[in-house]
Amino acid sequence: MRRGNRSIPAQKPAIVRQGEYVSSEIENRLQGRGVTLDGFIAAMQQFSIETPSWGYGDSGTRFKVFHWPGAASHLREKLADAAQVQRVTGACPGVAIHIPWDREDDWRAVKEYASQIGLRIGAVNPNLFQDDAYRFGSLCHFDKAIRQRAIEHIIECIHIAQEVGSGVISLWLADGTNYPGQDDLRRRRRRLLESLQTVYAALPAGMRLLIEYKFFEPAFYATDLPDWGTSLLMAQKLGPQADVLVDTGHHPQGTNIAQIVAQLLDEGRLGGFHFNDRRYADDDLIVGSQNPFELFCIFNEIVSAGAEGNANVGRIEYMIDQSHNIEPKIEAMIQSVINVQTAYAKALLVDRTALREAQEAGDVLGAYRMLQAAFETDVRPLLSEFRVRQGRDPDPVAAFRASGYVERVARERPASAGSSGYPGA
Ligand code: RM4
Ligand code: MN
Ligand code: MN
Repeated sequence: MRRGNRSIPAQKPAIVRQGEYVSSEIENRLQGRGVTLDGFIAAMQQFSIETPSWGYGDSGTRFKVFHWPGAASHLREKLADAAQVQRVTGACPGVAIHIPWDREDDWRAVKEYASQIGLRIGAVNPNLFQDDAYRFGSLCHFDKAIRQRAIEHIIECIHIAQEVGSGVISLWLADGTNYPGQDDLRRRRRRLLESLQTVYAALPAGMRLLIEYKFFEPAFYATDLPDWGTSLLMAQKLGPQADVLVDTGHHPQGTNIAQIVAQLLDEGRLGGFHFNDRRYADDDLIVGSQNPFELFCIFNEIVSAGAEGNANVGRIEYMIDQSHNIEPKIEAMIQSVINVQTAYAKALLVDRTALREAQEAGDVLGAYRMLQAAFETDVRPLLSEFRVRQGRDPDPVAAFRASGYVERVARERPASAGSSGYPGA
């Protein structure tokens, strides 16, 4: 990736500033698309993405959870691991937490610890799927007492968010039914809305409620929040503090997620993302590992809306939601950040003016080729330049490997056996 002088034509001076990794050829190519190197780097610097505490602990499939030597087993360790991701990427100061998996007694002390290691607590995720009471649902349950219990749990999460200085509650429901006739679908819907209205009324000013959807699992007949349309309807009925959260692993095969993103941006209701990748179901694999073009198309919609001054773009909460089964957890997180930055960088390279011209001239292939040209650009030298200018290693995974952190925590943290199911189960 390092610049080889041989590839730089001597007669072409660098158009912008020339660094160690960026050849004048790349700079010329950037400029041809209306982007300066400094503008590109400034945009990359503003982009940050939250990592999930649960991605640092042992997790796996319902068949087996393999223990990873040194894997974090409580919140402080998860935060220490997240600080490593932040150290090598500089793009991940926020960490999402899941309650009760991360429950602590002294939240002020957690906030203090996080800030000492260069982090802040991000989205607070209530857990409405691991209590015996929730067999038939939580916010949609036919028993008012169970619904009340679920509401109180979310309100507890709101209080935690206030104490740790977070402005986001990220809500995913496992509620649904397995058999036709098991419960009345319209009644469930009304219970959901009523419960959410109670939760919404408890939100302090400025705190956001992000409503995540998923089409199936653990329910197999009807999930109560199955799709973006249902989440959007709920958000619209609740008010401006509620928005939709898109988890990239939560759609049926073949769904055009970029189009969902476009619709939500145009409605001004895109709350944020849970990034991960999938091939078959909710696989929670490394972001962009299976379908990098889909990820690029999502960012293309965001960059395109941003270029038109869409106000929603500045309010998007970018988050990773992954569960690592066989791969090293911290490295998987770092690689996910790299892959997201790569997709974003490529979307920044689309020549928006020329694309619009091609679209409005009915030039189908020309317009497609504009996207293809950006997607096929090797942005690794640009990202290396960006990292080096921030005083970081151009290869965050290599930097992390060289740090010896994995070996150290494997020695220091007590070994625990593998198990089955999700953490906390
Ligand atoms: C769900 C969903 C939620 C996450 C849980 C662990 O499938 O993606 O966001 O909190 O998994
Ligand atoms: Mn999710
Ligand atoms: Mn999921």
